[in-house]
Amino acid sequence: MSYNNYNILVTGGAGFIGSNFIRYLFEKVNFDGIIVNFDLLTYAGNLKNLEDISEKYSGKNYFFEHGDICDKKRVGEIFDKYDINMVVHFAAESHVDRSILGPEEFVRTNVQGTFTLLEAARTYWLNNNGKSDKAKLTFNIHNSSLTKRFHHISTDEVYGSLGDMGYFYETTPYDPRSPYSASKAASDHLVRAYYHTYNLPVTISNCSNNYGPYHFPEKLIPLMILNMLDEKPLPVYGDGKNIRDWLYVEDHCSAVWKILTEGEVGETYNIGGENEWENIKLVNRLCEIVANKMGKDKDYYKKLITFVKDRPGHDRRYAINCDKIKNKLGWKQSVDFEKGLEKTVDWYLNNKEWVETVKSGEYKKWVEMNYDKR
Ligand code: NAD
Ligand code: TDX
Repeated sequence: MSYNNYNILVTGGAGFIGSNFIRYLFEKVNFDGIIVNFDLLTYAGNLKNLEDISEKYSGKNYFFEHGDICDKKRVGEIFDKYDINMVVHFAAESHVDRSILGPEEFVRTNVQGTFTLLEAARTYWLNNNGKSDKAKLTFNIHNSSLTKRFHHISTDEVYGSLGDMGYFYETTPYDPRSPYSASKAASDHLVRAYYHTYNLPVTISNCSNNYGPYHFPEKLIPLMILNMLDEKPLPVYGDGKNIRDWLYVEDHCSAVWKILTEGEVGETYNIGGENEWENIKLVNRLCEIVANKMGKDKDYYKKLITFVKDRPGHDRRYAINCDKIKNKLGWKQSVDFEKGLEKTVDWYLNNKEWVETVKSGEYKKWVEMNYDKR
C-alpha cells in the first residue's frame, strides 16, 4: 500500500505521543508520503525524540517546521508550502499539575491553537463560502481517492471522574474538572462545531493514559523510574488509590492511524488500555521491576514511596470503554501491561543520554540557537 499522496501535518510531533506516532508511521506502516512536524518546542518538545528519523527521512518524507499553532500566518504558510491534506493534531499543553499552577497557557495553546488550525483547514480545504462541497473534499492522485481529514487528539479526562463503577463511552456527557481537561473539552467542542457548521471532515479520539519511550519525566511512570534510579522520594498524591487506565503509546499510535485511514468522518472514537491500576499498586509494581533490573532486593525502592498532599480536584477514576473502535475498525491493543512496563523501564535504562539531556535541559539549546532564525 502506498501513501505517497498523503501530506500530513503533525502538530506537536516533537512531544511524547507525536514523536512516537511519526516513528510508528515510518517504521511500522512504511509510510511513503510527507510528514510535516510542526512544533513550538516548548519544554515538552524535544527534537532528540526523532533524531534517527530525521537522519533517515529529512528532506524526503520528513520535514520539521518550528512554529506556534496559535500563529495564523505561520500555520497558513505551512498549509500552502506542503499542500497539506491531513492534520493530526497532537500539540497541546498536556500536564494537569502545570494547568493548576498556570492555566493561561493551556487556554491559549489548547483552545486558541486548535481554533487557528481549524480555521486554516477551513480556509485551505473548503472554498464554497467556507461550507464544504463534499465532492471537492475528495481528489484523485495515482488513481486512489483520498479524503481530506482533520484528526483531533483528545483525552478521556474530558468526561470527568468516575466512582467505583462504570465506564466512559463516546456518548458520556463532558464534565471536565481541571484547567487542562476543560481546555481539551473546549477544543473538542470547536472541532465538532466545525464538522456540523462547515462540514469540515473531522474525527476525534479520546484516549486514556499513555506510557512508553520518550515520555517526559513529569508524568507518573517516567518520574517514578528516574527518581528510583536517583534514589529520590517517589511522591504519591493523596491516598494513592486514584485509578488510571494505561495504554502503551504505540497502541495509541496504531489506533490513530486506523481512525485516520478508516474512521468515519464526524465520529468520535474512545481509545483505552482496558487496564485499570490504582496508582499505589502501579508504583509498587514499578519498584519491583526496576529493582529486578538493577539487581536489588525486590522491595529495595519501596522505601522511597512518600505520600504527599493531593492534587487539587484530583479525578478519582478513569476507565474507557473502547468497544466502538474495536468493533467498527478492528483495532485492538497489542502490548500487555507487564511487558510494556518492562520495555519502558529498559528504554529509560538504555537511553541514558536522552535522560541526561532532558534532566539537564541540554535539549533546549536547539530552540535558543534557532528560534529567531526560522
Ligand atoms: P507532550 O506535552 O509530550 O507534547 C506536546 C507537544 O506539543 C510538544 O512537542 C510541544 O512542544 C508541542 N506544543 C505545545 N504548544 C505548542 C504550540 N503552541 N504550537 C506548536 N506546538 C506546541 O504531550 P503528549 O503527552 O505527547 O500529548 C499529545 C496529545 O495527546 C495532547 O493533545 C494530549 O492532550 C493528548 N493526550 C495525551 C495523553 C497522555 O497520556 N500523554 C493521553 C490522552 C491524550
Ligand atoms: O508525582 C506524581 N504522583 C502521583 O501520584 C504524579 C506526576 C502523578 N500522580 C498521580 C496523579 C494521577 O492520578 O498519578 C496519576 C497519573 O498522573 P499523570 O502522569 O500526571 O497523568 P494524568 O493526570 O492522569 O494525565 C495524563 O493522562 C491523560 C496525561 O498527562 C494527560 O495529558 C492525558 O490527557
